[in-house]
Amino acid sequence: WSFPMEKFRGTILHHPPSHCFDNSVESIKADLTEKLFSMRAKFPEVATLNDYYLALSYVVRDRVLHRWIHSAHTYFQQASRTVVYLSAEYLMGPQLGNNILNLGIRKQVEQAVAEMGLSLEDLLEQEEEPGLGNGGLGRLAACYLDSLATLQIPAFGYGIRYEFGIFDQQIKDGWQVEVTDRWLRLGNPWEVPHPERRYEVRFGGHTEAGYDAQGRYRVRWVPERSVMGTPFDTPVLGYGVGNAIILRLWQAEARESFDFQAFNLGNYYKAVDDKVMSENITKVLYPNDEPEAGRRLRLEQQYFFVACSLADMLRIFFQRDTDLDRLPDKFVVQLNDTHPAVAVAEMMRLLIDDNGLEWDRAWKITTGVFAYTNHTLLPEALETWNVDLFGKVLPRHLEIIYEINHRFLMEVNRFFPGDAGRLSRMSLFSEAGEKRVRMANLACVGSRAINGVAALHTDLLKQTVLKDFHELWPEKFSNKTNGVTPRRFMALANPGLADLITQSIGATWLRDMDRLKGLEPFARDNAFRDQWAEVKHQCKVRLAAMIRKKTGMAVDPDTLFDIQVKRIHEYKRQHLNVLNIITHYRRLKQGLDMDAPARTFIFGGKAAPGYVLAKLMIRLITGVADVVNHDPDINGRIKVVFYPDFNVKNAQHIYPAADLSEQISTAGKEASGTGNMKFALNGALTIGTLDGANVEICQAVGPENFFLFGLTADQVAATRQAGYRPCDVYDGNEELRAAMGMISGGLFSGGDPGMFAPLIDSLLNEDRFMVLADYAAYVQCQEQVGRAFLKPDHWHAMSILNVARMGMFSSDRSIAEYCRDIWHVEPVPVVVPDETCDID
Ligand code: B1H
Repeated sequence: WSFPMEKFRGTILHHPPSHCFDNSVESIKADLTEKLFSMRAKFPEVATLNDYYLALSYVVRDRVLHRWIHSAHTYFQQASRTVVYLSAEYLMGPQLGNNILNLGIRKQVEQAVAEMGLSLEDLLEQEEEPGLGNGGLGRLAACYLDSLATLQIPAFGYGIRYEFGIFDQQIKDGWQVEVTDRWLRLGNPWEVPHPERRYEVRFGGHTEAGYDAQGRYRVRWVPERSVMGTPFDTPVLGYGVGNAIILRLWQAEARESFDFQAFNLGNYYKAVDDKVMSENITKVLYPNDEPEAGRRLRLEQQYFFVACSLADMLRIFFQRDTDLDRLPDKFVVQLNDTHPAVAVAEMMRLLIDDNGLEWDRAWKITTGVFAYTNHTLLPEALETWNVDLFGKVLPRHLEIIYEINHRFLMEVNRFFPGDAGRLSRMSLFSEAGEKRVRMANLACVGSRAINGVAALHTDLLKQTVLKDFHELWPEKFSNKTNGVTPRRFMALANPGLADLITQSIGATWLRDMDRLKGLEPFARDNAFRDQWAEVKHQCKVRLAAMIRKKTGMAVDPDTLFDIQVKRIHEYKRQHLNVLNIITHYRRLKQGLDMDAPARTFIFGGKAAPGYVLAKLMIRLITGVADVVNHDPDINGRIKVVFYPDFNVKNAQHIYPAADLSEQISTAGKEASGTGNMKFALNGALTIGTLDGANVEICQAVGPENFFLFGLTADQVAATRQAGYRPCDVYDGNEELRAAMGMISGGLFSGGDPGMFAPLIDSLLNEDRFMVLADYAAYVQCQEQVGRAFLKPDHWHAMSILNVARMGMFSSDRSIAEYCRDIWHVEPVPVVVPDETCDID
């Protein structure tokens, strides 16, 4: 066989190759054996489970790429308006199961691998997830790609291909230990590298000003060094449609593999050094909540991926257009927080320096393209850069930002003449102490739309952090409450529940979550409630088995599974949860609360490596677990588990098994939360404060189906204003004193009274997050939960109503709102020929 080249020479292929994929069981089996041979060089007798995982992934990948090629071709031909999503993080989770689901070939694949003596579940377990994000923000970006594809929106996700993602967490002697995550070790079958499409990114140096031949003022950036960015593409399938979109992640590489000049001078090691330095840029993901660390590389990462992404966007634009004034008609660029905010300055540089546009014209284009999503109100999380550092890494961009600021402050002064305080608050530079660039202000000034991620968060943004910007440009602001994809977090994570729902209301709900409303009448149906309870029970059995495997601990699936999984942070208040556990423990020891249901308290989440108090909180949880789990008086009425290495893959087993979801952040601190949605969509009831999206969840499911407690955001602010003294609360509450006394007395630290002193001191002296203020209300609310759990019929009815009323928290709803209000994009259906596809 030889490739019939003459057939193609001189002809243009007007359509991508259309390959008829036969998705029959026989054909999948044949393809799998073929991939084992062609991609792994193995025959079945010697193939490992991982070889089979990879081979199956390649079988699936062919079918995925087929959809992507047709999608790309359609978007190209129609010159469709396109969304560009810029995010420093994407927490994609394992890909194989999701792609099988979205291709609609689950049953065939299951049967094919079974006939080959394998189990699909085992193969899925093989996949190492790319942990290219910290938590909610990165997972939100992944859910949004899923919904963009499903809603048939032409889109690119751009980001960074970190060689090391978020660290793997191990627990040793009760402490968190960080282990490097080597997600690429066994190969990544999902990405396609495109080394032919790389861009040069420049850094450092200085600028030179002068006049060009036409007498126009021009600035030339003379950089000191540069690196290359190579894209790696991962296709993301829509569900129930032919559309696919691309996640394009940039990897830094040295410009040349040898710097010949240095080589000739005998300075070979300098050349190798430079290569290593360049490649460091995409080496590692920075954990958030870190106190200031090696920040320069982080700024370089941000600029690196922004520069590559905008260059790529312009390349695509110029394929079909020449007039840059039309750029805002063809593209909208969404900034996922301020991490890519330097894009505003880079776009100005591209337009002015590289394309010769005048300032005003360039500014009109720039501010027509960008939109900005804010994800946090915590002042310490608002990004700023030291001006000297910024100028060293990006001298030209600093100049541009000064110019943007100058013109912007003139405008502010026109609206609010002589208001010096306002000018200094809105300036792109903070001058108190060392001079710093304020990235949130840059993002606001450069964007035509600004949004928060939950109703309360957006309101607070307008009243606090971005108050001045809201007063200047109220029309730019809107709320876009977060959502999560029901494909991964329901259909994939909880097939039992998904099947039960489909049996009762039909299959369309997975693409149209408002249909879940149809479940409401089933809340009163005894037979259905029993089935519902049985599904939950099975999920708990499965999680119990995983806990056993990971920690060696036996937990009882008949107990109440009370779960808090999320990053460990003071504002998320895992220690409030612990204080309740200790209180409950003490009561049981005193023979009180004996009628409360047995509970298994499950925690999971990573602490930033440099966040001492967060790591101490993990140690406190494991310390309490050690004492309580082994106390014969307790006899299993309380178990405490710390589930190590919480990530997307584990999460898919954890959310479905929860009876109770802990969403107990200090009101006004959690921008939205998305775990709250994942739990409730899997039938957990929530105990929570009126914070972030909890407010909207409580309203949607009804307060009678939600365990609400604690101060509101207004009350938190007022209490603080009134001179909150945590020690007064402490003095006035005997049980609280006892619980804290048990901690500081060394009961949970092997007799060492000093270990938790920093935690106790911070609660008694400052209590920034009002743990003590909410303690009594929380404990009381937990008692209510216990009583409710003892009435299973009512509990399961509430659980069903939660799911029935959670439809609005699908990321499809969020993305539809972005499309309508901010992006102004329309769906572009993709027809994939010759595909035997049916969605089950
Ligand atoms: C959220 C972040 C974040 N807000 C800095 N901010 C980072 C900040 O690496 N860094 O420097 C990384 C992430 N992440 C979260 O976003 C909010 O806390 C959640 O409430 C919200 O649900 C999520 C998605 O909007």
